[in-house]
Amino acid sequence: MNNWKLSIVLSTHQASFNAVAFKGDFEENVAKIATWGYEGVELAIRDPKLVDGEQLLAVLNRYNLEVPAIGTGQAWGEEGLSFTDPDESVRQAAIQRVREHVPFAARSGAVIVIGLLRGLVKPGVSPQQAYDWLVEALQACAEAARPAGVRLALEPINRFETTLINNVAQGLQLIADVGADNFGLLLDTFHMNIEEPSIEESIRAAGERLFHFHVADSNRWYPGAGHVDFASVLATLREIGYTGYISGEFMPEPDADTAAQRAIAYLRSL
Ligand code: LER
Ligand code: MN
Repeated sequence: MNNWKLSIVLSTHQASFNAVAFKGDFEENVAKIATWGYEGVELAIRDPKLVDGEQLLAVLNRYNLEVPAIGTGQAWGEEGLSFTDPDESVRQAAIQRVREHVPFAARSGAVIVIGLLRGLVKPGVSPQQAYDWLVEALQACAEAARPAGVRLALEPINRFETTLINNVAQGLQLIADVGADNFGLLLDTFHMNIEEPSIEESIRAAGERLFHFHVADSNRWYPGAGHVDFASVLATLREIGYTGYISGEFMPEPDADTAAQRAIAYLRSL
């Protein structure tokens, strides 16, 4: 299957999240990624105030790369912001952070990813309270993004990383509760392999609410290094009419360059 648009996650600065393969010099990494045949880079941006969006786009334009998605989770990992913190000022800061991502997302055509920024059920908070805060925050973010034509995608994340929204069924219930047409899902084969009864059935259930797609193999190495059936996954994405990016988010094993080259070679070979 040769006409999928492929991207890879790239952090705009040093990050501690270990499945971001590339974290060093931005332009050097962009140049390599383009040479290997990727059409896009998914940017992990902790705080849009700290990056020069125009400069990033100028570099990406030089290498003809698009930005299908912007990851926001570093604001949780490095700053502790979340939609479900018991401290209201932290919740508001998380919503504000997403609002600040909107202009660059609109400018680049990227989906804003809501991953770990949703937080988890903190001690002393009931699961229902956390869920209600999550719904409210997502409604506020979706409303802020809509006038700019920007979409948000929440990623179901496996149970070892969060206690809120681990699978597609929960994600679809959340979509119903948020009630915004610019809010959908990002699905990640690493998490799906842990949580979904059937990866294919869950992709079908997401249907047109699938806004973005991450690939890593069962061991979170590059596709082809584990036992996820990517031929079947890609066939199912085609079946539901998904036309977005397939974005690599895997560990830099045996090293970042090798992983990125093996991923694209494998996915293009299917
Ligand atoms: C981010 O896209 C992701 O998949 C999570 O595992 C982040 O921890
Ligand atoms: Mn992911």
